[in-house]
Amino acid sequence: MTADSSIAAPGTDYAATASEAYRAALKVIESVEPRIAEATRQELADQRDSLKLIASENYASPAVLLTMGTWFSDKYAEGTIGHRFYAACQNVDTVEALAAEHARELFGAPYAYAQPHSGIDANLVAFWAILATRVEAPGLAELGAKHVNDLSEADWETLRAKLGNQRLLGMSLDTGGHLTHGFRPNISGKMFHQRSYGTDAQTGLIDYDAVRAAAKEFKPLILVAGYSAYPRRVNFAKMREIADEVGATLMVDMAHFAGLVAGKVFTGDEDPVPHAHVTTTTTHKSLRGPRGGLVLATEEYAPAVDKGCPMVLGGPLSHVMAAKAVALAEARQPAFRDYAQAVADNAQSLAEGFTSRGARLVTGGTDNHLVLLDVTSFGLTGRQAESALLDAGVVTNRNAIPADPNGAWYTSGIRFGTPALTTRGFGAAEFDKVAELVVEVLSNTQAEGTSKAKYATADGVAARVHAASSEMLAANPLYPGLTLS
Ligand code: DSN
Repeated sequence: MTADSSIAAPGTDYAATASEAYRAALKVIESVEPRIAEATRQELADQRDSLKLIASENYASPAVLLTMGTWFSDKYAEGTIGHRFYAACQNVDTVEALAAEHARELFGAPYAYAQPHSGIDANLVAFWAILATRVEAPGLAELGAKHVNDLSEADWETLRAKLGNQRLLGMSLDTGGHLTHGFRPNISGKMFHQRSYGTDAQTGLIDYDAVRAAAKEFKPLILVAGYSAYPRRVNFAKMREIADEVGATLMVDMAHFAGLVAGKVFTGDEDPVPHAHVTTTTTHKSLRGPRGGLVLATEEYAPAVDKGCPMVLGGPLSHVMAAKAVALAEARQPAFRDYAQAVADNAQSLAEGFTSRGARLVTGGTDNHLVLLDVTSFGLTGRQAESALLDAGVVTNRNAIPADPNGAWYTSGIRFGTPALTTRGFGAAEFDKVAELVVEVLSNTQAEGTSKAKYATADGVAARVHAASSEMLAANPLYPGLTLS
């Protein structure tokens, strides 16, 4: 099998070898629980025949997927490279060191930590590394102690109270921030006293003067930048300036756009890594790896991040760290830069496809990998639009828009992303067609009564759109040449 990072057009041998591997694996699974083998086959069939436009999803290469199915899954390895709480971790050390090395090289980071199991875990590691560095370490020094276990119960209570009384400033949820950036339903909101910065009500863009004013007033320990539904680029140099002015640590969550950073679409002030003290990401979105997380850090924060397990995390998923190493190796190949640029170009095309057909986009367009469509102009909630699109084989997710009148459950927006279909080989023309099909569904769908969930789409529209999208999908197959029977 050749390591072809352009999984949309792998060589014939690659497809044939991957087919053989999956057929063998499914046969083994089938012998124990045939329903799981069947669900696995069906998932591939469903993914092959739907327009996957969820901005946080992608298709990992067979090399990445196959790497996850090994006996590394069976090994405990709490601790860090060369310093484990279990014996016989020599091969896990190799895997984790390689994942970290690829991450450091790819992102130009002094330090990388490959253990987080997900984005929330990566953010928790980052938060606690910052708290350990900025609150616990000086607290211990003040009390003349080296280790938390050396403190009296009373002193530990004083330090614990300090750890639990810190401030965090992040982007508001309705303007594109993420739940893990200090919001109450998530543990981050229970840990920190949180405030949000939003976007300008007219332009929808981040107003850096407003962020600065909020930071000066609130004086956070941590300034969080990064988003999951903001369709624009961020100037991380400015964010760092603001953090420095108020003595905050800049943490950037680049989960959504890590692929654009890796592919050098975001450079200079738009590359978070040289500006942030700590950068977190997931590995499965635009980065196109296995499901998981990653933390990058400066030398100052590296020692605390390195204690992520067991401070915050359970035993590392060694099989997933191995797959991270493979995916990061793929992302270091020149073809990944072409892929990342295509993701951004395709988002432009999708946005223009919408605006040229009269649809309203939050911020008027995009300059990253995602587009946020305001569906109120179609007289629909996000929930109704999401369901009507799904009936037509178009997989998206509803999302709040700034000052959303329908709240976070029903919402008024649909978020679209280009990473997955770009992996399949979709280009500008296909994304313009996607916009046409989406507008066709939404303009032929009506809300039923006053319900925020019920809707009706004109007869025949869903079937027509599904047929048109199936044609495009057949011309750009997922895992071309991969056959399971
Ligand atoms: N679930 C991811 C997203 O869709 O943005 C992040 O939580």
